Amino acid sequence: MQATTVSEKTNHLLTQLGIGLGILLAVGLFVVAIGRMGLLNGLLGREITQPGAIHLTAQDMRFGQTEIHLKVGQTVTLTLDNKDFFGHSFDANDFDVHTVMPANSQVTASFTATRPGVFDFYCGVPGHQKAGMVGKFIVEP
Ligand SMILES: [Cu+2]
Repeated sequence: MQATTVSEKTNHLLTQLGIGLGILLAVGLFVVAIGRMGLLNGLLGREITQPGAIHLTAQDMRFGQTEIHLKVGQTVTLTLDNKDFFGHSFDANDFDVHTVMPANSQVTASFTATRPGVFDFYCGVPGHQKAGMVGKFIVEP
């Protein structure tokens, strides 16, 4: 008597195929889940999803956000969106960022938060900081 029949061999093959597909599916779901969590961003490059993209408006002598939370090592690209009909600037001395924000336009600025702490940003146009154009980066370890 033969050890295996054709039918048994076919069943065996189908079982292996099923397990193989199952593993592929599991790996696929795992990769998707990790991608959703943003863990692949560092590996795949920031151009794809831009995890550090922040939109900051300036309007009516105010910044749209006064507290921006970052992680140490995070590279941030700020889209500075000046909705006022006069100029502003975005200044963060600790990160050496000084960017002119022309009236009714968007500009970008980029920096990396290299250490934890609380760091002020402000508008450097005379009088604007005192008028309330200030905010803080809170960089967490
Ligand atoms: Cu200003």
